[in-house]
Amino acid sequence: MNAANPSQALEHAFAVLRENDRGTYTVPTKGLYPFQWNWDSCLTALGLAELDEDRAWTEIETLFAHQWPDGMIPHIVFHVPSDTYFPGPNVWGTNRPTPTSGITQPAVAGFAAKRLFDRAKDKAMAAARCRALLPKIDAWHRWFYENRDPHGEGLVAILHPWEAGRDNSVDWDEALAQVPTTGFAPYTRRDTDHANPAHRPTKAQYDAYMWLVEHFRALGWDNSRLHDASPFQVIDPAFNAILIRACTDLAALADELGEAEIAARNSAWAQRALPALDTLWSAESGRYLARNRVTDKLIDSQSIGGLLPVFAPIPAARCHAIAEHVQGLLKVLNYIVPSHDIGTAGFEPQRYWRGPVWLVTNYMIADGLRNASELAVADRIARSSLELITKSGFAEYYDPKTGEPLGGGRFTWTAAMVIEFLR
Ligand code: 9YW
Repeated sequence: MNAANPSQALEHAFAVLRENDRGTYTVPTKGLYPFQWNWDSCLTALGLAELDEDRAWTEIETLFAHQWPDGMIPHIVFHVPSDTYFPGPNVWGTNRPTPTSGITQPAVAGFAAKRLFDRAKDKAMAAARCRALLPKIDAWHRWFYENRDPHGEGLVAILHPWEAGRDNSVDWDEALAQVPTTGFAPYTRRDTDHANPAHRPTKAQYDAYMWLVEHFRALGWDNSRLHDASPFQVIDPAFNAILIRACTDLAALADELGEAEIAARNSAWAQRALPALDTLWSAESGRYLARNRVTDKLIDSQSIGGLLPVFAPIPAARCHAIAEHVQGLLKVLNYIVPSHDIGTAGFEPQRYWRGPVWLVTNYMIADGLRNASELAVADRIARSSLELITKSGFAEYYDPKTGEPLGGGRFTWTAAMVIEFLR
């Protein structure tokens, strides 16, 4: 689907959202992802609000209706059965009333709730919906710091690449190599029925993904045990920065709604985390680096995970360095921001999170740069994003050199981000 001008693009984006709407939640795209995904829904709510504010709140509320008793918001909610996706509910075996996966995803809900509230035309409704959501989001943030930062260093670890939302990023290669790839049940992937296998993670990566799922399932999905028992514990700067932004936004929202305790707690988490995040800055790379908590070593990988922290309230000098870096990428690429830097180890222009451009990460980087008054680069990212959908439609991700559409088509969060970029 091409979109030749902004009003056509907007209409196309709304059509994609309507098509993937299942009443109280959206699916990322039909076939490939037939359930509700955590961070997809929260970011999609921003686009839905342009159509219907009530429906936008419902999107987030549906996700939070499936919060675990310990506070975790799962990465997938399997509302209805479907055999087009693997691994399905039986593989996860989490024993939830409505089946869910057993891991989480980037904590964008606090950011999304604040943005919806700030823009709401119906403020009374927004305040009521937020008051009900605040304690649930707060409980999720607490869950992160209690379960994923057991030694109180201010940074949380992901225990599975799927948690980062950037499944096969080069950032995880080294740590994933420590995960066994034998001793689990034979399985058949379904993603490669819907998308070109050359654009998806490899078999070796899926083997490690499945080993981790079976390992955690054998531990009864008991989050008080999983962190220390996991051979994969990675501190992703992007994941932490999103959580810091969410804590900061939730604190402001709670303050506005008179919820002083939630405000104080979330503000304290963000204040403790910011200096810890800064220890991941690499002057040489001009970005933040992930750290392998098992080996306590920084991971030398030139990925978008090191640029995304601009989404959090990091120092202005860091924002400026990131802005310059992103600007510089235009000398070697037609479209920004690639999920991995071209010309560095691991870059593959068409393989998922190892090079392609994704509109959601573009949106978060542009938002952070805008907050830091780096307006020219923020505008340039928005332009690149709109050029991509104009050329190639609402794809899951795009080749940063050619702009070719990759992965799934008619993609919900891509559409939602287009609505955001056109505001
Ligand atoms: C999978 C739904 C999800 C996103 C992730 C993305 C991909 C699904 O699709 O993961 O099965 O690997 O990596 O960020 O939430 O759009």
